[in-house]
Amino acid sequence: SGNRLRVLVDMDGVLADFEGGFLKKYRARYPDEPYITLDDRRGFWVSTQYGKLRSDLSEKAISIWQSKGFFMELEPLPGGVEAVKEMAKMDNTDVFICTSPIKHYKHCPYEKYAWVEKHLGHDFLEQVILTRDKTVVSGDILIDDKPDILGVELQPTWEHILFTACHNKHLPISPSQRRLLSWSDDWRAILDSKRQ
Ligand code: UMP
Repeated sequence: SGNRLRVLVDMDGVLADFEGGFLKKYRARYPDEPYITLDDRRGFWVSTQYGKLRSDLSEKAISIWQSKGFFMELEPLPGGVEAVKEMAKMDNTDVFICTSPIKHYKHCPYEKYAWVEKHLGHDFLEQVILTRDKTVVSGDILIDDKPDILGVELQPTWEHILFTACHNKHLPISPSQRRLLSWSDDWRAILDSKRQ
C-alpha cells in the first residue's frame, strides 16, 4: 500500500480469449446450428444474444463454457500475458488478476488457476482473486471488458478502464470513461496517470 499502484486485470476477454474459444467449440459441437460471428456480437452476455437468435441456443451456449477444458484451453489474447508480466516487475506496482468464475463450479475455478500457472507461472497464483463482486475489491485501476461492473459497493475505489472487445467496441463511451483498445495500446500511460 502507501504510494504503491494496485492494478486489477480481468481474465476473460482481457487476458484469455473467451469469445474466440467459445465460438470455436460451439461450432465444433453444434455444426448444424446457427451462430453469431465475432463481428456481430453485441452485449456482454453471449447466452443472451444466442437466446435471442433462437430460445434453445442459450442453454447450448452455456453448455460450452460449463464443459471440462473450456477455461483451461483458452488462448491468451495478444500481448496480455507479456503486459501483466511487465507490470508485475515495475517499481511500486502490485498486479492482481480479478476474475468472476461461473457458478457451475466443477471445472472453472480450478482451470482458471491452471491457466494462470501455465501462462504466468506458479508464483503468480498469489495474485489471483476469484470473486463474483469486483466492487468489494480495492484497487486503483480495473482493466475489464465488461461495460457495467456493479455490486454491493456503490463507490468502488478503482477506475474502470474498458478493455475493447468484439461485444463492446460499438458502445458509445461516456466522456469520463477511458478505454484500452488492446494490449498494443498505451497501458503504461494509463498506469502512470494514476501514480502519486
Ligand atoms: N459468462 C457467462 N455468460 C456469458 C458470458 C460469460 O456466464 O454469456 C461468464 C464467463 C466468465 C464470467 O466466467 O461470466 C465473466 O467474468 P468476468 O470477465 O466479468 O470476470
